[in-house]
Amino acid sequence: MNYAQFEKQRSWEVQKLLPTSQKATVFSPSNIALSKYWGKRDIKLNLPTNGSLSATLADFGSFTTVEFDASFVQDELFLNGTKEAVINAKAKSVLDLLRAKASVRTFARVQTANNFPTAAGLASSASGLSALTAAAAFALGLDLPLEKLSEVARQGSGSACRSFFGGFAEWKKGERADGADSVAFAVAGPSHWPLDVIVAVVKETHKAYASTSAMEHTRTTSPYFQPWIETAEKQLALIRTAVLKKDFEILALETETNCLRMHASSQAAHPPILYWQPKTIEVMQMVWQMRKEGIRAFFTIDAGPNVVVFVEPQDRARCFERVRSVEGLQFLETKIGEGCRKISDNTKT
Ligand code: 2P0
Repeated sequence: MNYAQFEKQRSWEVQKLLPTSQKATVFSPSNIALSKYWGKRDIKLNLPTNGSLSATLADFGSFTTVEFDASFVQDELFLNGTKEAVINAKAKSVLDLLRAKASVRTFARVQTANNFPTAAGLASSASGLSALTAAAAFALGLDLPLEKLSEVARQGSGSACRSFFGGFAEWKKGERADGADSVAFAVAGPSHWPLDVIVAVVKETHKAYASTSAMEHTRTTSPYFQPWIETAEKQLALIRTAVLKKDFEILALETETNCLRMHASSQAAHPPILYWQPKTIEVMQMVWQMRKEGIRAFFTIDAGPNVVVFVEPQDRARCFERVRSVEGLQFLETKIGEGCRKISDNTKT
């Protein structure tokens, strides 16, 4: 969806601007972790037990407009045109942090729309909270570097801190108790390794466990959580090096192993959490079969049943044909793209 289509879609944006309003609009993409974030060492600040590294998706994300106006009597959030009864705590925490930085108390109206179907299971909190952070900061006239924006967005939703950077982004675990060093940075830009991405959307037979509570449940009840974090940092280093060297074999092996270890830690929680469906496993096995046949593809799976397949461009057509042969799935295609960007500047009226 381009911006003109987006403008048309948001017919819900009917409010007139008031004289004191300040607003800005941004687009921020979703991202998919190759080395996963799964566990918090500080719940309030969203500080992770291990670092993570993701690929930024080209086409899928959130368009978000934030408007501050002295006449507003509370914060409001419209998601895809529907007003939340009470603005969610993640969005509220980001607005509060930025208001504190700008020394203002003005309430905000947030209007956000995702250009991917919710059922796609892509990380809407990553795109949504990064878009909200950037739009609110621009609207308030705060001139913050991307690293600072990532620090604020992280406190809304951990994975959001990686969406400011295109290509491949890493979120450092950090050591400080205040989280100032737990920020994201660019590992390599989108043109470094232009992998294609296919999302195989698997129907859910039950509502997925929300990742915020699922990772905490895993941390507190799974005997496999400690082994997970002990190996996660080592894998992060291997995955970072594989990305930088464009070493396909190592990236494929370590990304898949990292994903399966994350899921194993949750499957061993008490009671267990199982995100997969039979079709999830079917796609995983098909990717392994393809790789044996020389198709350069690998997969990862987030907190849901969908399988995200990364493939070298020269093998995209063959890979897509094979994955499509799995019946009963829907598919989304994209590639690795740019990070969060401004759509309209801060306007004051
Ligand atoms: C990731 N996920 O690295 C991992 C892999 C899901 C599986 O980050 O509690 O929505 O808001 O910090 O960022 C999803 O967790 O969780 C996530 P909070 P978030 O992408």
